[in-house]
Amino acid sequence: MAEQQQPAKKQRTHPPYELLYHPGIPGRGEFVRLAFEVAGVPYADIANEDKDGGGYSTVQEICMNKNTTSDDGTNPPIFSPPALRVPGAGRDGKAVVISQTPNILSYLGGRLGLVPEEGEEGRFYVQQIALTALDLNDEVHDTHHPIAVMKYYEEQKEEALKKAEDVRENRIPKYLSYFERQLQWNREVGKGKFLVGDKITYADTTVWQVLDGISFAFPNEIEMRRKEFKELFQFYDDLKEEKGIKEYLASERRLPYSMGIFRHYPELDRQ
Ligand SMILES: N[C@@H](CCC(=O)N[C@@H](CS)C(=O)NCC(=O)O)C(=O)O
Repeated sequence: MAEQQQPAKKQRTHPPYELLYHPGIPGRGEFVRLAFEVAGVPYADIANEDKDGGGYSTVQEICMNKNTTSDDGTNPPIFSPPALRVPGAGRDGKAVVISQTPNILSYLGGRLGLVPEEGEEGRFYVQQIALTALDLNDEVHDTHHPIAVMKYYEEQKEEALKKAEDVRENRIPKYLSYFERQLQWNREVGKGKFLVGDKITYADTTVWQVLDGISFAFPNEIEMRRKEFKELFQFYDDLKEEKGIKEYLASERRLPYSMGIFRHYPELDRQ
């Protein structure tokens, strides 16, 4: 990857965070990238930045290894990417390696200033919204792989058509309605333009990424839903202009969608 300019550093010093994820796709790594980018905190995207130097082998070794431990033996095994490695943050100066997207976001939330500062419940509100957005992420993935993750889309196309129809007609509007109600609630109670409180949190970036992904996967469907969920899509459009996000979206670090979670098969979209 040519361009590896990281966001400007904030005052607080941060450890050299490392994102361990598959190369070349946004995938679930994107939820973690967005958190760093909006916070303006540097991170290394190991598989994409160190392509020739074996970055992806590092990811495979740590995240897809059949051995019982990951990294230098102090961390438990990892089931699958994404994972976050934080050199020096563990016991005896060793690295901490943790996985599961919402778990990583929760670890980073306080450290990157992406959760409300006051009141424990605010952190749980942020996490419940992120978890819900990630549920939608999974349901959308299943529209092209409803039967078997290891089989090709073409081998499950008939079921995919039925699954996509249900997700588009029933599930997407249910989720969008929830996100929009959350925005309305926060405008009243939290007095903010974001999903929780008056500052951007990882709930905002996570919901944004799923909205962006479904807009890519189902452009016809989302064009229609925009009219129904005006406030939510205003939030989506506005967030693209937020400091950190705007620069990131224009950079080469933002990877294009391809054969990952969000895929565009025209036949699965509204006809
Ligand atoms: N719930 C996990 C799901 C992780 C996951 O499905 N990772 C994908 C890449 S996005 C993977 O490589 N999975 C391998 C597998 O499930 O066998 C998370 O949110 O991190």
